[in-house]
Amino acid sequence: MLKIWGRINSINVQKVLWCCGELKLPFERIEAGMQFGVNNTPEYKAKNPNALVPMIDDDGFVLWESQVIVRYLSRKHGVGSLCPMDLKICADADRWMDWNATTVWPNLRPIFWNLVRTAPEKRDMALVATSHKGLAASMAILDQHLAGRDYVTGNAFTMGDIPLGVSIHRWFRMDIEREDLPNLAAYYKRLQGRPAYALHADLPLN
Ligand SMILES: N[C@@H](CCC(=O)N[C@@H](CS)C(=O)NCC(=O)O)C(=O)O
Repeated sequence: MLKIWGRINSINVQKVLWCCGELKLPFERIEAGMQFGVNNTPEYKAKNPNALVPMIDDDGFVLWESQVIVRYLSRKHGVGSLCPMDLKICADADRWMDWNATTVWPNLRPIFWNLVRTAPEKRDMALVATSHKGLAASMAILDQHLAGRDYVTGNAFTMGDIPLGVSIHRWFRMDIEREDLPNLAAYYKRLQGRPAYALHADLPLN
């Protein structure tokens, strides 16, 4: 059976768990990361020298990097659904996945770490402010893109929604200012209506 290492409150682990939920794939999850340790053991680092979660073992095939895992599982089990058959729609899904990693995440990460995982007296609020500007600009772009679309590539849910779906959960749940972005709010609600998102991604931030 597919094995997944990672704690459930990791945004990157949530991408993989949610993907499995959408694909109705059975898996065994092994607690790893932060208070659970495991990821810093020599055995784990022999498989993933980055000592990070998530990591999977699919019948002896070991893979790390959350978005690559989502693509692999989608190509293996979800061609025509999570992984669109149409080359251009598939590239569109890839585009939004990469945009999340290269544009959204670099601003989301410092806000999350400071506001959620750092004691108030140790927070770098100047960094939070600059990151917030960048993140708000990205959320406005996504809001505009979602006008007239149910999901990022059109009217069907694809792997392209997975990284953004976990990111916007943090955008809506963190204690930050948010301008009114109606298309994004409707998208978040739509994702919350998906049982696999509710189970694996729509969780408390801590
Ligand atoms: N680019 C990697 C990043 C993985 C990553 O940063 N994982 C974090 C959790 S979100 C981690 O393992 N942190 C150390 C820990 O939990 O102990 C991916 O997308 O999988």
